[in-house]
Amino acid sequence: MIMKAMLIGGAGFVGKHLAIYLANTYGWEIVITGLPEEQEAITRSNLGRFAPLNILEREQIQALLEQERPNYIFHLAAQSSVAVSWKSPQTTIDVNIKGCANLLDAIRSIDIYDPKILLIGSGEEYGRLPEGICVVPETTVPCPGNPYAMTKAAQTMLGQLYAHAYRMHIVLARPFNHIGPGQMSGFVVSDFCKQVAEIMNGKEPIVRVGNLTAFRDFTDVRDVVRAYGMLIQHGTPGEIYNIGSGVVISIQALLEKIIQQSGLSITVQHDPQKFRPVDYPSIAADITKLQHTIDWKPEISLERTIADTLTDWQIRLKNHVE
Ligand code: A2R
Ligand code: GDD
Repeated sequence: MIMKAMLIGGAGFVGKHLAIYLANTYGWEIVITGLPEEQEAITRSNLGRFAPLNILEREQIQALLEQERPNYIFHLAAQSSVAVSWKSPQTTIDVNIKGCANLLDAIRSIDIYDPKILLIGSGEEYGRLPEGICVVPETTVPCPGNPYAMTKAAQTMLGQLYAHAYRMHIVLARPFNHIGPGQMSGFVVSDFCKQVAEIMNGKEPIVRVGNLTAFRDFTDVRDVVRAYGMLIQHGTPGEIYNIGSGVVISIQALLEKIIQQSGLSITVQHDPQKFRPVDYPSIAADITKLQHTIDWKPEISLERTIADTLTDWQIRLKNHVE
């Protein structure tokens, strides 16, 4: 029997990579759900069958699940940007908390149905760390430092609650920064690569940046989706798993690597609009628990990720697909 995976919010950055990985590795049938306006792009891409779904509409979710009854459900739908969450906390709360509550409750209410579910949280949930700590295991108490992180921490608590109270097979992924081709601008590597690709096209050689002093743990999205595919099958319900590389790099060093790959001489300008009210100095994932559970380690180097992201932006700018 061919297994069916439903990627809720699968028309976004991660969903497209996950669809390719699951279909190629496991041969699963892929159903990608998204907002109606995402239908055309997904249908054209041939990544899977598209089903329109707004996760704020609980009845829509239940009807679709009753019809499709997927074996695996990856919950990717979100307002995924920390920066946007400062500007639109209400939307972030609606989509990330109420949307997840709608999904879990819809699954629970369907008779004789026990799918495996992966909820995607965030390394941002940890937020302010205890003095002297910057590599965090899952036992670290979350102290979210922005609206997005707060919603992801709430989603994790909801997932654990449903896993324990209703014995649902809900596994909780906690990915740190993931990057690569196809990411929207608005995230640091994609933002910088887009600007550098524009400069390569002849634009004024200035890159506008926010806080370069933070240190973050970056992993290629193609490595992250491998972990998702394995975790949904082998993770323990109710348990949280960090996903990351375990090492940090400063945003300054990241920018230098991107500029170096372009081979151009570029001026860096600070843009006050790009700074956040709170931005913690340094955080990396302790992935011991993940590696005890699945056979996984990041395989794609930061240099390759940057090169692929730069190339991707050159293609997107040429084709006017931003
Ligand atoms: O906002 P849009 O039009 O880009 O659509 C996003 C979609 N989405 C929704 N889907 C259904 N009902 C909603 N009410 C709703 N609101 C937003 O979720 C987008 O297509 C998808 C999320 O994809 P991205 O923003 O590209 O996030 P990414 O990087 O794929 O992250 C996947 C997961 C998220 O939970 C992140 O918070 C986490 O990984 O890092
Ligand atoms: N976006 C952006 N743009 N960030 C910048 C810029 C800029 O021009 N300049 C500096 N930064 C800094 C931010 O202040 C932050 O310290 C760091 O770069 C990373 O910012 P983002 O790429 O926006 O990611 P994030 O860390 O806020 O959140 C990402 O990682 C989380 C997991 O750790 C997102 O992918 C989240 O969805 C994800 O959950």
